[in-house]
Amino acid sequence: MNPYDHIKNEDQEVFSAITGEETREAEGLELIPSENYVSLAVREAMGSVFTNKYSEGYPGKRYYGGQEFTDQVETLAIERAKTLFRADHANVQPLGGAAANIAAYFAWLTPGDTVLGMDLAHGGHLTHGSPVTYMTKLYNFVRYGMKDIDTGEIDYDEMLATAKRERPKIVLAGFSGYPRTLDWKKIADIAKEVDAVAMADVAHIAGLIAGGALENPLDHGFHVMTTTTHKTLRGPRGAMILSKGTVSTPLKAPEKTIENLPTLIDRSVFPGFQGGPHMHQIAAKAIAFKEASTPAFKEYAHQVIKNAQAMAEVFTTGGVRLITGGTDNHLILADVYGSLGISGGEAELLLDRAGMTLNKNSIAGDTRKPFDPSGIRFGTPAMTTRGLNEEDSREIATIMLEVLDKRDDETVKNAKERVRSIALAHPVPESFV
Ligand code: DSN
Repeated sequence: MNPYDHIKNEDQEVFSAITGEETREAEGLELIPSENYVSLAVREAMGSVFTNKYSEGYPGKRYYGGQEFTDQVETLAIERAKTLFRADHANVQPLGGAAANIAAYFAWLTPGDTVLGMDLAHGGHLTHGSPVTYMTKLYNFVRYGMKDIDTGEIDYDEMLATAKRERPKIVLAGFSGYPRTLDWKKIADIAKEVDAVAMADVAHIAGLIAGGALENPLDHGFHVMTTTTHKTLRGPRGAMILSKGTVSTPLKAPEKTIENLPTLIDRSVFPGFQGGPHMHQIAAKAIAFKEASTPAFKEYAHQVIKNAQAMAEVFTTGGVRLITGGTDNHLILADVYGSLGISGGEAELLLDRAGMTLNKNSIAGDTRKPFDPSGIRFGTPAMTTRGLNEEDSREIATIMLEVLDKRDDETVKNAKERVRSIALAHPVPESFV
């Protein structure tokens, strides 16, 4: 049976969109560093009967009846997440990364409080205090950034000085456009020095942490860690909040102490911020966490980084300036405008025509506007899931550079054919265990 038989019979228009996307994903290469392919087991859970059920509350403490199986699956997800990330508690209900961050802020902050986070232009995320988000109407966001854009070195002295001056309630570490690693211990110490909660947003690198390829902030004094579940972690679209501390079930709000963070977070997610959890998504998260605990996933996580470093090397040798000079994780940020005279937006379109999907991205100190900045951001989580190695990575980076350099129809057409044959030779595996 085709998995979409019922959609095909009921709704030709949606069927055509789904099959179009299936072909696009099969024949092209996905280089957006926040995207990945999930296993069929994860997709089946997303299409399961759990989508029918309301289950406000938490396992053993729900508002509606009929919860024996929702409790079973949410407990599995919680316990697996705790083991994977060495956390004392996991709230697996956040619907997405923004929701997870907002719920974490609500758990600890009161309006007017200050958060110290990474400068957006230096790789921070929208929910870390972009003026376009509502969070900035409630809280005061102050910044730290790189001392040297060409090495990616963070100015930890400046960070400590800002923390002492601004007295943040949360010191936030995390990024969506920073290709290096952070000194988690140093940041946790800075938070401790000013009695702030140390919060990490590891959405981009959660899979690399789970696979042991990068360090875990929770091992270095962080109290709270938010993440999406669909990027390097290779699970369903969604998020979770991990924390250190004690979980209790008080009838009224517990005292605001760092030890009580797990309970404060649970109350913040529900009933504070969200309604009924999406149990089909939670079932899929449980499966993804099981997959991420296998030896094969460890290998995957290490290969993601090797592949990114192989691509970075080709770009550097080809004369393209990389922000931070290279990569220690899964992503690369290239100054294509400064190096090749093509804007990030034009580069994105050109490479898309050649079957390689990535995104335009601002770079630190960008002189161009955000909708057509100087940089492109790309990465290796999805292509590594397809089994591509360093040699393939070098070949893909070489094709990218040819397209960006020549920019003519013939080059784009040839590139598209080469990309298609690489993609078709490496179908997405149906299972990862
Ligand atoms: N949109 C995600 C990314 O691409 O990094 C973060 O929210």
